[in-house]
Amino acid sequence: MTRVSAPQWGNPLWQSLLPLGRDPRTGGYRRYSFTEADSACRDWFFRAADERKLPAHCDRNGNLWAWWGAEPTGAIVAGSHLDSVPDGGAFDGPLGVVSAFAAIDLLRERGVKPGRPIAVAAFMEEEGARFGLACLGSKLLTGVVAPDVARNLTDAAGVTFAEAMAGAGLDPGGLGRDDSLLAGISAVIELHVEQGSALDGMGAAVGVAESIWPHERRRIDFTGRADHAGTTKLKDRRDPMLPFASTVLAAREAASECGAVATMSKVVPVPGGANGICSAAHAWLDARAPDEETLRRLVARVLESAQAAAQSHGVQVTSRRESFTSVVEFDLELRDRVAGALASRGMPAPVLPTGAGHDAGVIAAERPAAMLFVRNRTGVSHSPFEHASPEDCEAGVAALAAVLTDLACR
Ligand code: HGY
Ligand code: MN
Ligand code: MN
Repeated sequence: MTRVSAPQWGNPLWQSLLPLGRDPRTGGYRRYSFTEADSACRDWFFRAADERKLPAHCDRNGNLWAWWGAEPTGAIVAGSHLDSVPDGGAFDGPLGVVSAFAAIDLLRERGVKPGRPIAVAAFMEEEGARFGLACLGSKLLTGVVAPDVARNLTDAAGVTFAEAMAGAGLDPGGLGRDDSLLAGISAVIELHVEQGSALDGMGAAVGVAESIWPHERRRIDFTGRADHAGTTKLKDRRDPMLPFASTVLAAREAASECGAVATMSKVVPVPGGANGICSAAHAWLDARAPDEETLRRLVARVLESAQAAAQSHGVQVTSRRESFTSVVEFDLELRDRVAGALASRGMPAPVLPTGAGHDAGVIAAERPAAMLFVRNRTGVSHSPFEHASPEDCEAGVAALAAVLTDLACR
């Protein structure tokens, strides 16, 4: 799969963001909350706002906002996130933020005078890559996650969220639901690169989100006994990697039988020496299903398999839920209005579900929210091979500008 030859979108704002947090060896990104790469992205956001004379601020939960028009009353919010998964692609998140600024540029070029404020948002820790809890910024904004739960989250090095946030010059003491900010929002429209190739199959550059599958992220700890790799008889071993391995396969089998998806791609063997049996294996399950009952069944099956496998190897197993996002059915009226605004401007966009979580999905519980997907011809995401063509990126901006015009000018 080619990456380097893929033509890049020429938008200057996109080009100025591309190098930030990019690993030159892989072309993937490592934009983790409150790290150097993250503060470079935050500076980029404020510069983009400043260049457009959009007053900008960081809210109490670390989310960034730039405002076109008076402070929030009936605002239409566009945007997404700037953080990434380890070695993630360039588009997942940033395409939505750049497209929001670019759509405002387009509206201004056309002399459009919105009747209500339009805001660009960049939500903090959407991927949960550093602190393990997905969509943390929007979940704090809406009160889904309690401030103390967030403050006490830790990263792989044991740094707490509060320490990291303070280290980035922000005050973790102010975390919490932001009623006044929410009250000022009339609708949220998140543009996002498609994480799949359905649009390519339909020959469409832009799509409209119908729903988001529910999603659970769970930590599973297998505890055995460290010992010598060469002298310990097989029958005497209590090797935590064995039940871990069978749980990975069991998760895949359960997912396939449930019509769902399950992934176990993060594991930390302890101590992880090549010539020693581990004392423990810390693993993570990412499970998603078309509905919450199926998801519950899937997770239960995986945990049963983990328990049985652990028992057969004399290993202990414990687990705890780290992150849960309910099923999201986007606001029908807004969804149809978005699809109608596109169709009436000659940009018909198919409506499609997704298995990927998004901040718009979290905010949908509080305010009307919709999503636009931009075609990703590789269909790949959470990988440096994720890609949207320059033409499709432009089509996304045109679609977002049409929707903002429809929503903010009526
Ligand atoms: O993991 C997800 O579904 C999203 O990309 N954060
Ligand atoms: Mn993602
Ligand atoms: Mn994303």
